[in-house]
Amino acid sequence: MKIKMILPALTEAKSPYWRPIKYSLFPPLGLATLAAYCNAEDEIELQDEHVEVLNLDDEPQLVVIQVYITNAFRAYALADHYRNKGAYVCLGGLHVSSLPDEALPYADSIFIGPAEDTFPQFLKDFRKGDAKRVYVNSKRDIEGIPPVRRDLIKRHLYLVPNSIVVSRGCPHHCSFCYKDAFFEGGKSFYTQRVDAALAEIDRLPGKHLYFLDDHLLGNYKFASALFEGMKGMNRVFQGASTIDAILRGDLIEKAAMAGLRSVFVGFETLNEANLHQSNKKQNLGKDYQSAIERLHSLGIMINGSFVFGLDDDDKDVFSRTVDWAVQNALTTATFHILTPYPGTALFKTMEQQGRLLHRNWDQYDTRQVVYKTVGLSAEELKKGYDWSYKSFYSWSNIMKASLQHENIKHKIKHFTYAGGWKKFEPLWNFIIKTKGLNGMLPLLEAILSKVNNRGKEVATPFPAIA
Ligand code: B12
Ligand code: SF4
Repeated sequence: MKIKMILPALTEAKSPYWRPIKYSLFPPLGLATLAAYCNAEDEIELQDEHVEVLNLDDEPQLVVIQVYITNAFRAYALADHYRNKGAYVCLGGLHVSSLPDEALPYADSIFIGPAEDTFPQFLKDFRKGDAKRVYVNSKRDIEGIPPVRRDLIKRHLYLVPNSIVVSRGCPHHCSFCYKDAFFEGGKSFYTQRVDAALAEIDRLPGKHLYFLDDHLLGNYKFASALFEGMKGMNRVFQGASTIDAILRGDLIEKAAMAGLRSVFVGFETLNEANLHQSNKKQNLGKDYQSAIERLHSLGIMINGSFVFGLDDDDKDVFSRTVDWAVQNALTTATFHILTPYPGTALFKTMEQQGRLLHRNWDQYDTRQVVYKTVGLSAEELKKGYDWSYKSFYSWSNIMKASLQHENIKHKIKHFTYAGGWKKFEPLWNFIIKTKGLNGMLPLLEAILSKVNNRGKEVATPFPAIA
């Protein structure tokens, strides 16, 4: 059977003002995961519109489209295109799971939740001519999943072809997060088997890995065994964790020993009332400074994530946050305007309070104000958000933040990394245009060097999803 899998471009990725490099980082792992359930004889084409022009003149029998919130309208248009040509169209992913009724008219079958059980079931039904309209995930288990079809990924088009996920979901329940909606009605945090995860890592060429798990340190037993197993593998990697997991026990040391070189941390807000509003219990009363010092002492760089626009924010929140991030030597920072994703607790509250301004999903990209604000006007919020990026990534602040480190190598690495990531846009664009991104990987691995106050081998992270 001829199968076409498509990751449509997120709207912002097509904007002339946006950063192509951000959308050339990671390959479409979700679709490559699903492709593993197809038969060996199936002829599969996997296309990612962020990095290539879609071939829409083909005649596949089955079309599988991944829908995020800001590619939803594009996904529906592509679905129409292929259904008009007589193909059978499946829609799934985060946005479809949040708003199945919206997606259903555009698809022959839709999938709610993770699809490791439903997609293979659908394939069986489809081959028998008995496919259902709606498939709802019920089994939360990735222990026996087949290896991701990485052969379908065009590695040369990505800066980080070695992205990997070894778990699903997260143990926490922040009110603005997609997670509870996507995993509704069952387990919302589960992992692969450690040996399977290690085997997957072993299959990846090169040295550098990027774990896209929501919370790599979320299950102590699993993560500890994973890091133990990775120790001799000569890898350097990046991943995400919460503050409390960094402060708890010795997991972060184990991660560093295994090769963790940079970590994405959701600080979100420096304000306690805002943490309550977000149900971010794992951050409440936590000593951010201690976590930061611990990471820096291990030579691990930090990509801090912050949300602006929570109800307790005032006009000073932007400068307070940027100053704090600079003083604490965060290497990179990701700022977001609070965005109520459909299906989240935040969305429900805002809807009840009549605070949603519109449902134009293209604008739900965390860069625009889509709700009625409380502490700040919408204009102040947008301006403050734009200013924060500019200010954090100004040469003077990059320099200032770099100088906070004790170790000279760490200072240099910080400066080069933060500068390289945000300041050389034309160079990145040129490399993308000339299809040379993957050629940067050896360079990226070569940049890695020892920068550790505790004497272990540590290297520079690269890049952040900022
Ligand atoms: C990689 C990534 C990106 C990439 C996306 C491109 C890509 N190559 O996938 C980039 C860097 C571009 C990106 C951008 C952003 N992202 Co992002 N990203 C991720 C990340 C870290 C990993 C995705 C992944 O590979 N998951 C692993 C695979 C196995 O899971 P999956 O993709 O969900 O696929 C499974 C199911 O969904 C299902 N499935 C998916 N599609 C289909 C289709 C069919 C037909 C079927 C049957 C099944 C199916 O099957 C798969 C197996 O179960 C997730 C976090 C996470 N852990 O998922 C955040 C995440 C998706 N991102 C998020 C956010 C907030 C953003 C940004 C807004 C951030 C920002 N301000 O810049 C932007 C824009 C996103 C948007 N507008 O919707 C949020 C939620 C977004 C939302 N509700 O839509 C997430 C969940 C992170 C979080 N914890 O909050 N992101
Ligand atoms: S810790 Fe992160 S992934 Fe987990 S629920 Fe909160 S925002 Fe979502």
